[in-house]
Amino acid sequence: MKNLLCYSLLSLSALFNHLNLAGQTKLAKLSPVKFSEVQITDAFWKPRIDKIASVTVPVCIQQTEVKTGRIRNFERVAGTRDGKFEGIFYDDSDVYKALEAMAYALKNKPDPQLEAKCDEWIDKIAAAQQKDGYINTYYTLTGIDKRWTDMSMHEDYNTGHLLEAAVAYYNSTGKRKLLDVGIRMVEHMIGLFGPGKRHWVTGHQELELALVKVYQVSKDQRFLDFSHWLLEERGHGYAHGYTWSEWKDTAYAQDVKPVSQTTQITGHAVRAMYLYTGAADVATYTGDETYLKAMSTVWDDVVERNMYITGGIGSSGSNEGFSNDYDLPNEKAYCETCASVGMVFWNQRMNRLTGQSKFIDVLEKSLYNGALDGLSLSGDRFFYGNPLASSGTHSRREWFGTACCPSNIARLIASLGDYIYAADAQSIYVNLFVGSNTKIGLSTGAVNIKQETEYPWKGLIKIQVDPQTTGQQFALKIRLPGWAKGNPGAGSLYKFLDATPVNFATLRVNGQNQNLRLEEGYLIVERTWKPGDVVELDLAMPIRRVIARDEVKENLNRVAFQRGPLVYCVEGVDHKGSAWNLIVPDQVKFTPEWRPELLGGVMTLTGTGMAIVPTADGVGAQTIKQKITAVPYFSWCNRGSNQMLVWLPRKVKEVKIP
Ligand code: FUB
Ligand code: ZN
Repeated sequence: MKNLLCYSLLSLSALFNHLNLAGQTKLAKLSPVKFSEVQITDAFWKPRIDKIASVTVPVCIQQTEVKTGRIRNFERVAGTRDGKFEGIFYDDSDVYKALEAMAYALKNKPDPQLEAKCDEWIDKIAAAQQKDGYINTYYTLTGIDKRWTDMSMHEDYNTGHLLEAAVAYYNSTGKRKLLDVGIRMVEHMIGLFGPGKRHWVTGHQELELALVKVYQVSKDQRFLDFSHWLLEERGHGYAHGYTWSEWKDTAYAQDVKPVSQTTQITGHAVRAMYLYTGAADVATYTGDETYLKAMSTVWDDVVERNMYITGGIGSSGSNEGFSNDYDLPNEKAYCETCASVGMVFWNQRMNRLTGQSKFIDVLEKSLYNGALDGLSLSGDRFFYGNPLASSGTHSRREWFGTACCPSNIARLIASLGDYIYAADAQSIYVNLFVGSNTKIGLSTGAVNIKQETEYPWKGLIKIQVDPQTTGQQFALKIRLPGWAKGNPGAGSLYKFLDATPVNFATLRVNGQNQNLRLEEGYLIVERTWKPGDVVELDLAMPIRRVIARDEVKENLNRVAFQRGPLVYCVEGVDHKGSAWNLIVPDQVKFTPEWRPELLGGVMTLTGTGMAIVPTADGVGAQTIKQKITAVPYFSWCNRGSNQMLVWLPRKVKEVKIP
């Protein structure tokens, strides 16, 4: 009976989701349009999404079940295989994250073989669940009596990824076996932890945001309440049993202050991102304004003092996270791929809460630069850290011992459709410029949207609006990107050196120029729509020189290049093997050049700068004129390891040759 009720609740919610009416939110200004409602046709993203399905997902499967023991651990718990636990205590999460990516890939393009593989894994996972609902191969194989004794050991983190995979697979296929496994594990946890029971301060946040996803599909209040409780546990000194020394530093796991009093970003970057995403999600449904205020304050701390121009965060490798304000080294930048993926999650939630476009500006920056850099153009090599300079020692890798990043970037790209559109009852928001079709339900009726663009290479965006019933009056709100208006980074950490063109944006409706009306960073087009109405936004895309605040010591007298949302870099492979010897004086003019044969097709930036090279006798050094070619940052290191620089010297004396 209980299951029957669950089933009907779930199918009801699926209907609501389709109509974009999901969730009784208390604080959110808008709702994202789900990726399953968006068909991506885009020349930049569609091949990447296809490559996730054809290359990256098979790599994740191969690594997860053949080359490493991640699946074998589940088989051992189920008793179908002998042997000891293989790997690291959080390896179960990689199985779940790969499953999540597989679920999105299936929704993008049905594939019976892939679905069969998912079902095979899900059967193995379900067989490894204990009678009391507990599921964790590490503790079950190494000593179940030790479970729940050490808050740093990722039992809850693994559970979070289990739930995210379960919701994704349920949404893609309607099958709920994995969701039932996940819910039983959460019920086991709720039996142990909560008001009047044991405290729990996770060492790696993730479960909070995942519980909200389960709440969204089930509408079961217990999951939202438990997520809220987990957040409220932080900052009171309840953490204990942390084995690893980093975790003894409460800042590392964001346990210094209660979430609602957070003002500064500290500690581990991925943990911070997942925490803030969960906090924003909980605020969405509980209406807790103290969370919103705290998240807004800490967001300022990130973008004003702690974010790379690539949207990457977490500069320090020793704690995989933050150090001091403005400490943004380039070659040593950690900038984990997962942290940029987390920036995409968190900024989407902040946009949802506030309706402000600045969050999408940052989301876009992290997506096209810091996150996308984590995946090779071939789809089968990965970066864990994403530095902004290399003396040639960095290389993309097939896999990692700690393999959080590959499946994270896979699940993000496979679900890109989640980030393109949003809506409130009377408005449609166009957040990202990605060729796509969708149907959005407003209070006035359903509306078909068709977006065409060659973004990020060109700034023209064409949106066809087809209301499905006559006389619909609503607003189309199109994000006017920060980079177009003259801000490369959303705060004051970075600024353009050159002037923003006066005509930085032109808006036309059915060919007629419109006055620009801006609200919360969105261009507003409000009218009674007719089928076939076409809105065009034409964004000027000049090459921009970016400088950082003087407090960022490594970037003093250096310049970076940005065009549209893309940050550029120079690579040795385009400059006879060297990049660190290049100089770009301010007066050097750069021009864009479309190179279809290079790096899968990229817009390069070329200009004549200078280089320091050895004299003919090899004894001294001389400064010569040098053609400089910059390529998009996300595409670097796809032609082998070599020197790379994002921030280039503006003067000869700034050159540092490794
Ligand atoms: O601890 C699990 C994952 O491993 C983290 O999210 C990553 O930063 C890496 O430390
Ligand atoms: Zn990672």
